[in-house]
Amino acid sequence: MYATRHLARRFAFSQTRRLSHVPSNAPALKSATSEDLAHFSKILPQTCILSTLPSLNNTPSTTTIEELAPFNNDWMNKYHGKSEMVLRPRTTEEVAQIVKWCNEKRIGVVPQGGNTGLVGGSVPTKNEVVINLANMNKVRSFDPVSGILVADAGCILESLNEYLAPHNHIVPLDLGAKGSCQIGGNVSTNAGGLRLLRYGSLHGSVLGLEVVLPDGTILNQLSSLRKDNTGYDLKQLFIGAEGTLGIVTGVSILAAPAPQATSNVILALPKFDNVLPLFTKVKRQLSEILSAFEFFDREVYDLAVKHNQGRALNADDVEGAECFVLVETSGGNREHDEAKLNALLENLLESDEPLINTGVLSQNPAQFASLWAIREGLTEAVSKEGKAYKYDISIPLKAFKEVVDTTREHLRSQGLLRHDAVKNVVGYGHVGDGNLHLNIVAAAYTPEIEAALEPFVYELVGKYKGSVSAEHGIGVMKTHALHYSKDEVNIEWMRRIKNLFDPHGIMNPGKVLP
Ligand code: FAD
Ligand code: 2HG
Ligand code: ZN
Repeated sequence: MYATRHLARRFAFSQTRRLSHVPSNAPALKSATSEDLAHFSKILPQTCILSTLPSLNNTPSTTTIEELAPFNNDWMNKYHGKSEMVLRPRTTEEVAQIVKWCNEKRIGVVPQGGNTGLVGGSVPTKNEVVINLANMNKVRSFDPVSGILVADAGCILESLNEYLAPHNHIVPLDLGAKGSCQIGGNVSTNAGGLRLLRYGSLHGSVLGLEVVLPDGTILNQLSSLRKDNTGYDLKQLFIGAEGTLGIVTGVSILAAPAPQATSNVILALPKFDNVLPLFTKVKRQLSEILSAFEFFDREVYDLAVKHNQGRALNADDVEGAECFVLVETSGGNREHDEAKLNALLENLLESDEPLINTGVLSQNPAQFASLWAIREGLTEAVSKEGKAYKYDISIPLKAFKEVVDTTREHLRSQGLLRHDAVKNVVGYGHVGDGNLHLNIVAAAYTPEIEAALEPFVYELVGKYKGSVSAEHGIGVMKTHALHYSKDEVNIEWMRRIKNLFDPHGIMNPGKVLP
């Protein structure tokens, strides 16, 4: 029992070298017309087409602008497109035919998955055609011996996990948006999520992809091989390409064996400075059973409580806490894993200068889920509080707090830290991956706040030689900030690759590249 020292054994509810610039010979893109609509009606049934355009014989459409709104506006309601047409193909061949036509007609297309992206990549910037993958939602095959899963790109992450559960496997990726995001979207953003520490990045676990290229060619790389060293690994280019090089229609991924025993604990820390020594200690003591080490500061925890994300911890357990860490273990033997976790907690509490004030350990699956709900609910809590400016950055762990505090002070010095402008400056993220989510919660998105934040935040990241996008991508939000993390040579070669695959620039225009 840890009750002796605050830790509740119970669950407490309570560059340099310049390359000549490759000129893009892409002419201006065109908008889809009624003629295009008539063509798409030959490829897809009407149930798979949403368009406000009139038909060729001028019959007005019955589709309203409101019906297109969920496809034109992003999850944060920050980025707004004006597409007049959403196509929802059911097969790879249908995607290929649509894309081929768009390429010939020079019509811009936006590949769209669950539209949970946080950088404006999944919605049009103008009136491009949205190609939404939701109707491609079938598992193609699963081999329980190798663990290799092959699925349509539109399969929802959570549904894939439900499919795998009876086979004792899981997708090696988990994130708060799992109920809506699609595996094709995950691959296209190279999503990181809550257990990257354990399962590594999708660059490792994705074994193959099927991609419709901008000219309509189907690139079949849907390999089910663990090892394949036959030249250039083209699939890697599409992982994290954010739909700028082609449309991912199928994914082959190495599922992980479902852990036989899992546990989690939220630790309350008196000061941020303890996070790093705690991480070192936790890694050493839990070693192979450590599966997540997630950080959130007090201010964002309070927002989670305010907006009912998960059940609040007891007042005693949060008193004096400057920040929190959620530690998860996943292993194969409950007795062994619990013994390890208990030894760690005892050690943490018995030291002369404890790194933690207290901790709340889950005792059953419902409590386990409830502790995770606090962490997973932070994004939702922030969006319920106001309009979030999200900076998803890689910086040295020791700088997490400094970056949050410096940004807050900067906004204060600009007179913007007030109820009707910036309400909160909070930090949370994946300590194990060096990834901080700096969120500035405002009453509204305004040019004044944006001007105060940018390039200020990016310069701060540059100072630490960090990355302006650890996991959410560049989208439309950060094209102008790419150079803080990539030098000119890198950007130029990215541009060359883009031009090679997509010489007419139809694929997700305005995204990723400046
Ligand atoms: P979308 O948002 O639809 O698209 C994202 C990008 O991928 C766009 O550029 C789009 O054009 C492209 N794209 C989508 N599908 C395809 C396709 N089939 N082929 C080609 N391009 C495609 N992200 C993380 O990395 N880690 C997290 O922990 C995390 N947590 C989140 C929690 C919440 C509550 C929310 C709202 C978002 C979170 N995200 C997180 C961001 C987002 O969920 C991920 O980026 C996710 O991978 C996007 O998947 P999606 O299917 O919604 O893609
Ligand atoms: C997370 O880690 C997601 O919860 C979302 O990546 C981060 O809300 C954010 O800024
Ligand atoms: Zn994250």
